[in-house]
Parts: sequence; C-alpha cells; structure tokens
Amino acid sequence: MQRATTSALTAAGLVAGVALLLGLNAADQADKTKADEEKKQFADLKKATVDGKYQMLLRQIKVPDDKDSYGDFNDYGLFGGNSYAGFDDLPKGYWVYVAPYWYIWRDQSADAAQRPKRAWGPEQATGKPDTDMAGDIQTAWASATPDGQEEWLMLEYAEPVLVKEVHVYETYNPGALTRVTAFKADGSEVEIWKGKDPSAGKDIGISVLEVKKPLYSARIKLYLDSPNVPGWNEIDAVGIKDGQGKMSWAVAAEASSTFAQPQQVPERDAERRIRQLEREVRDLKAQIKRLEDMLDKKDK
Ligand SMILES: [Ca+2]
Repeated sequence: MQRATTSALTAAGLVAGVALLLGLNAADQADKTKADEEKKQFADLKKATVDGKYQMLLRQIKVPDDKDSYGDFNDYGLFGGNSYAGFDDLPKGYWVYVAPYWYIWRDQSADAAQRPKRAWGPEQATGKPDTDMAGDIQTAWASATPDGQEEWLMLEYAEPVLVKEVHVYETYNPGALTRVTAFKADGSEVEIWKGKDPSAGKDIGISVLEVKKPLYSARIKLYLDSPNVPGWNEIDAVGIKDGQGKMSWAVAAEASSTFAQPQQVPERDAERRIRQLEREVRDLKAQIKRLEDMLDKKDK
C-alpha cells in the first residue's frame, strides 16, 4: 500500500513535470515564432524604404487584400488621398506596398538631404546634440505656439534598435514630457515610458528615460504637455540607447507643429509669382492710362 502510494505520487510528479516541460516548450516555440515574425516585419520595413529611397514613415496600414492587385511589392509613389480601405486621416506621402502593409513615407531621401535645416524645424531634433546652452535657439525644434496645444515629436532611426533608454535633450523650458511610445514593426504604437519629466524646473537638461520593457523599434514618439509648462519647450536631439550601450541619433523627424517656415512648395511659389505678375500688369495698365490721358490733354 505504501509503495503503491509512492509510485502513484511519483507518476503524478512525472506527469506534472512532463506537462510543465511541454508547456515551457510551447511557450518557447511561441516566443520564437513571434521573434521570427518580427524579424520578417523589420526586413519588410527595410524593403519598404526601397533601398533608402524614402524616409520618415508617417503611417503603416494593413490591407492584405491588395496583394491581389499590387503583388508582394509595389512602389506606388506620391498619393494625396486621405482615406483608403477604411482608414481615415491618412497623410499625403509616398506609398509603398509590401504585403500585407502599405507604408506612407513623407520624403524622398534625396530631396530631404538637399533641403537646408529650417530654424526651429523638427529636423533640428535629428542628429547629435548641437545646442549647448539653454535658450530659444534655432538649432532645436520649437512648436508653433509656446502653450497653444499639446504637442508631439516623432523620430525615425536608420536601423531598428532594442530601445533600453531614451535620452531627450531639452534646451528651453524643459519639463513638458509626459509619455514616450515606440512603433513596432507591424506599425502598432506601444507606450514605453510614462511619468514626470526629470528635467522639469531646469534651464536645460538631458532627460534619461528608462524603458522597463525594452523592445525593437526604428521610430519613437514623444508627447509633450506644452500648455502646462510655460514658454516654448524646445528639443535639440533625441538619442536611443540599446542593450550594449550604443547610442543612435534620429535621421528624420516629424512634429505636431513647428515655428519654422513652411517647406518651400514649388506650386505655392508659382502661385505667388503669378499674383505678383498680375499686380505688375495692373500697375502698368494704370501707368499707360495716365500717359494716354496726358497725351490727350496735350493734343487739345
Ligand atoms: Ca509650453
């Protein structure tokens, strides 16, 4: 009887152990499948840049059925429509399809490289820090208004990085940061930090934000409660640090608003020139009329 109980217990233990092992194996397998899938999605994201032809991803939407019409890959080009396949508020941009996603890019990289950095433009938040003192300095990003609305700053990096820390260089009225998100390879936005800005109350500060659950990403977004921190809350640079302590700096940036002049748009320039010509023609006509009147008087 004694022995029977023991072997029953042993058997039960074995069964439990095997079940546990199977369970762990299944979990490992699921993790591996997930990691493989993510790897493929990051490869697809790279493919969607069309060998670096495009940069600054604005949106990523899942439209699996378009594979029938566009195949696995399609460099569709510029599209200005703001709704498609049930998605609204889409930005104007360069569309690339890598099944099952459409990627909407803001820039052709070659054009972006030629454009000079505008004073206070979001592009001032790319690269390494270059604003070494506190103040309203044009080598940092500034929003359109000092306190008019909540703001955000989105930053793109050349390669996906395991984001362990986010370093935000705040050069004027620090303290407005409230949360940071990162975009996963499937386009979903995940919160990676939330809290009180460590640089609040300082003249200038580097806010080092620790990410509790590090994840791979090539694009992050900072949220700023600008109305609650008086004055322009300017940001000079945003670095992301990986597990090996390697820092990456943004290659492109987009913001909710900017104090910078709008980018020169050729069409707008043409419109302005036409208006100027119209005005000159009107002035010339008036001058001719006056001259004619003068000649008329002389003849009399
Ligand atoms: Ca503010």
